[in-house]
Amino acid sequence: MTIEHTLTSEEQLAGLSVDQLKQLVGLVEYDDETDPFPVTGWDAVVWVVGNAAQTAHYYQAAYGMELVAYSGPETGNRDHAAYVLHSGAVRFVITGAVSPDSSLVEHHAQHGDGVVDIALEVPDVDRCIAHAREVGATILEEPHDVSDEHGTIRTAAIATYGETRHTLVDRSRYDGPYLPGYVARTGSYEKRPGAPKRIFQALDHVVGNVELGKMDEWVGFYHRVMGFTNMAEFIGDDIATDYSALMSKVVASGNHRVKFPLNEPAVGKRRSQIDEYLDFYRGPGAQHLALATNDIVAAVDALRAEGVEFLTTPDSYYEDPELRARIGEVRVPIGVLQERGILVDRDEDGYLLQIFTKPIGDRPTVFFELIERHGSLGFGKGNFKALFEAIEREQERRGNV
Ligand code: TYF
Ligand code: FE
Repeated sequence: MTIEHTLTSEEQLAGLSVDQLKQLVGLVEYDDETDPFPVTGWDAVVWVVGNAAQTAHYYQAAYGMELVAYSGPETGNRDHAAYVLHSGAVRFVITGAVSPDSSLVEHHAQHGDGVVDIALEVPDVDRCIAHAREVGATILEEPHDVSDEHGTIRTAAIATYGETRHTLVDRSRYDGPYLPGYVARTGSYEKRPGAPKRIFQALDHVVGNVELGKMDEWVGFYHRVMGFTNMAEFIGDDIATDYSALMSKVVASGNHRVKFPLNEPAVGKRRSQIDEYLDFYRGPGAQHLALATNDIVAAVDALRAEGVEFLTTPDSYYEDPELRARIGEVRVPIGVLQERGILVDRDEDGYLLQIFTKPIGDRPTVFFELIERHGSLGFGKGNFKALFEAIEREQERRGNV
């Protein structure tokens, strides 16, 4: 049986339609009866940072996100502060230690600012956990209910690469602002006149960096535990040794709502950007989050105006006749993309526009991608060379080569 796509509660709140999501992130039909671990979509990306109050401000001011909920000492949480922000269907939870005894202190000392939890909304937490247990996954939290005056959440958590986890959340009996323990809270930040209503609308993919030789193990984990399947795009040996210094495969949930590229370092001509990440994050972790936008040009302009820095693309990229012939016509003149350093890739299904920020914190670890899809279900394979050269230029500037 092929199911209709179900929207997550956050997608419903954002007023997104299935058709809009298909366009933004590329969904496919699939047979859910054979799915041992049905996933509705993304629930939240939970960050640990050194200063949640200021980071929450940054995501409002620079990324145009909206504050919707809060937990902290004022709400009875003496351990840490947590700010829930959203943009379209994307939910970030920014957490930082309040108590010097919080476990977040040690986490932050080890990893710096980063993603601790890629939470997924599922229709049946118990079914997922029963399957995960059967195939040997590490269950970090057994299925249990948490309730408040807004209803009941059923939740559990499993371990993935490094100290990263996947919390599973069933929200079907809950209508509060986020989770029990959180109160609704809005920000005092006012958007500048002319700023887009939302810079991005959905989460497209989250990339994980794992250790040398471990990529296939983690691909196997997502197959076995979560019933994910491989997508066509991969970076193999051939590309790796020439310039990328990484290998990569992509796994996706049945409906392609959730996509996880997984990278491992490759032994190439130089020190891999993945090794740089693994050293500075002290182990495996989330490398980049791709934010889907329906107007990447406006998004880049808005982010630039707030001081967000992007990787640069040399003019030769846009002047390459082979590339120009391959990408054909896109929705804006090439000069508009060139001015901003936006990359283009085309495949048999359509094209995509993408751009990458520099690492967002002090450590050269996590960064963002903005992606505008027009039919293409890929990840920008045609841009890998230009992209990895840009990343390596930055790596050199940091002295980590
Ligand atoms: O997600 C992807 O596969 C693309 C390409 O270190 C990419 O965004 C892959 C690895 C990487 C940076 C970008
Ligand atoms: Fe990506």
